[in-house]
Amino acid sequence: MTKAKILRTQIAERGLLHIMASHSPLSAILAEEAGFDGLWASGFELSALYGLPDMSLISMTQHLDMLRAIAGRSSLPIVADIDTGYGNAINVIHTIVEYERAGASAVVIEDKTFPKVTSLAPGGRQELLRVEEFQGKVEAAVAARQDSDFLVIARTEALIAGLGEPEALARAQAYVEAGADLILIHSKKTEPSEIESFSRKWSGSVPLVIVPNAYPDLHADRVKALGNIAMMIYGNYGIRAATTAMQETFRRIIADGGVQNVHKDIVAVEEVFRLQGMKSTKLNEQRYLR
Ligand code: SPV
Ligand code: MG
Repeated sequence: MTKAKILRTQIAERGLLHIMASHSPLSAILAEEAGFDGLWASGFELSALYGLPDMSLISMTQHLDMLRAIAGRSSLPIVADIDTGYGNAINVIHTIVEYERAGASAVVIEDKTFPKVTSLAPGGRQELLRVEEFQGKVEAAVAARQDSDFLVIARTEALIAGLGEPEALARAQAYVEAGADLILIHSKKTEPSEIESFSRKWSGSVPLVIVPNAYPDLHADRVKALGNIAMMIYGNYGIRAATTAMQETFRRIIADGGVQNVHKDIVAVEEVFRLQGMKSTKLNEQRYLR
């Protein structure tokens, strides 16, 4: 069974999947050990890892290289954030082939213009494509996949762009008609009312995906009660957690004049050895190095 098939089956059977953002193989290993159902190859996280804003500055090649590395070290299905698909419908065809080959089980493609501006930035320039043009991109994505279980998730930024709920619902419906397997509805409101309202009004034939970055108080039980949300993507929690840990540790080392205090509060190097797979490498050394 392919990972895409597993993901599809889990969506059908389990109701709500928890997908953790991942910007590196190490973060993917940690997410898998913690018990997440899948990984989000986040554009925001990878941009931040490079110290860049999430504004179409990271190339497809950079994102694919990281996705391949993640796929090599995790057994979880990967939902790839392909932003706007790197161009028009023709670019999307190439993008889908490359992401499927690199090990993704699903893509999320959003209806913004290229280059995009990250969704949660205050006052960000949020321009959306014409509905027909984005439908063409979704149709191209669906036609380009090799594995029919590979999921094409269409993301509307209508709420982010301030176009209102009727526009968001109409766009979501149009994208389902173009063949989208799921709809990602994003909101930058600091409480979940906009998302809950959208979910209640959604009568489309496919389930929804949400990214509760701006409205963190939405508990999974409340999401399940809505009944039509299949995935919660924790879209920037990996890089924020890593940033908190590094900021705190680095500042303490400078303040303390050394590592004599912090070393007790961070994992021992043996834990990193474990995550790196040193044990099996040691066994291979004994076996093969003569
Ligand atoms: C990402 O993680 O790259 C996302 C989610 O697309 S957000 O940054 O909230 O738009
Ligand atoms: Mg993104």
